[in-house]
Amino acid sequence: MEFNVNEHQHIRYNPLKDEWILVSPHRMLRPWSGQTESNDENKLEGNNNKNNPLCPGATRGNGEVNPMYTSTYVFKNDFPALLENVPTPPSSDDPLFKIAPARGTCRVMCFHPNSEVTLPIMKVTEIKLVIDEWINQAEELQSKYRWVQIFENKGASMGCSNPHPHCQIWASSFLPNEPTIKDRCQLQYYKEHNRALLVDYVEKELQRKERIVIENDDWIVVVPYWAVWPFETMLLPRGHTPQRLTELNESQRKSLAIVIKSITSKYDNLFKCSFPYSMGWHGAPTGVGNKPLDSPHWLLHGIYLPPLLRSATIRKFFVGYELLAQAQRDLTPEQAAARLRDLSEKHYSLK
Ligand code: H2U
Repeated sequence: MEFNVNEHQHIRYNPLKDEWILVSPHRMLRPWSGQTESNDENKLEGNNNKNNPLCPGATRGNGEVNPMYTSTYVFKNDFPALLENVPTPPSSDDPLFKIAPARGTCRVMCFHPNSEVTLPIMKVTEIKLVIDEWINQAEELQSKYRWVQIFENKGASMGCSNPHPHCQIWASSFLPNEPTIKDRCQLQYYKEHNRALLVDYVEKELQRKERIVIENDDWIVVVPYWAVWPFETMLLPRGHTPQRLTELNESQRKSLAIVIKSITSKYDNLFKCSFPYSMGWHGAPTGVGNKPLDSPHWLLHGIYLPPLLRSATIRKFFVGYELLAQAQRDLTPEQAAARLRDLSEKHYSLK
């Protein structure tokens, strides 16, 4: 029997994180009698009222009243995981009981005053304002902190606690695990090839075309070769190659707004629901100070990690084998890319 990538199990390597993924496409045929997500969770429903603490004019957890904002709005998280001023823990030289200081700040950024207007429903000009604010926030925080994580949890199934369209920004004095691993892997590749791993990856994906979902002069959106989540995608800049969000040129910023509208519309169109996901940005750590470190081994990238697998109600779980052995997926990244590519870029709810 000859090997068929869409039929036969295999393991794939993720060079960004030095890890392997088990791909078992034959498993797509298995019946499902486990948990389904409530479809209500993924409906296009906002929560426009004064009791929603993210809405304009609403009172937040700390008693502050939001202004009647008309565009994006950023505020300090009232329940932050990271605080700026905390006592320093005692040092320990025991390799089994290491401890280190952790300082930081957490912010919430509302995308739009209207709770019902998610990113795919927003106008491109409104999405551009979100991108500009991401860049402002990164600019300000990266001069003070080692890592600025911008991320969006969308949908209750991804732990989002509020239906109002928003993201979070956590800045920390330490470099978290994910960027630490990516930094190490990209640096190693750069030392061996004298080229950035992801710059080479973009070039190769453009030649192969098997996993590209969206392509324009400034960006490609691909289901990465090593994707773990069923419809995971990566947004990668092309042409000009920024190491971080703050280095995007104006053309890339503008076309990013179009790309975000397109990919989030495709996601919603896939199962005709408000598609849940976690998304975020990874770029070179800045170091602390006015001038960010030059890190030619890095290429900025956006990541969408959506849990849905078969329908608006059946999701992938990251459990047993994944938690104890390694990540596993059923649908191949090429099959996922073809499904997304074939979908309209126009949101199903917009006439
Ligand atoms: P999530 O939906 O991703 O959980 O983000 C909402 C954030 O908003 C969450 O981190 C914050 C929560 O702490 N929040 C406030 O800061 N003030 C409030 O009054 C409500 C929610």
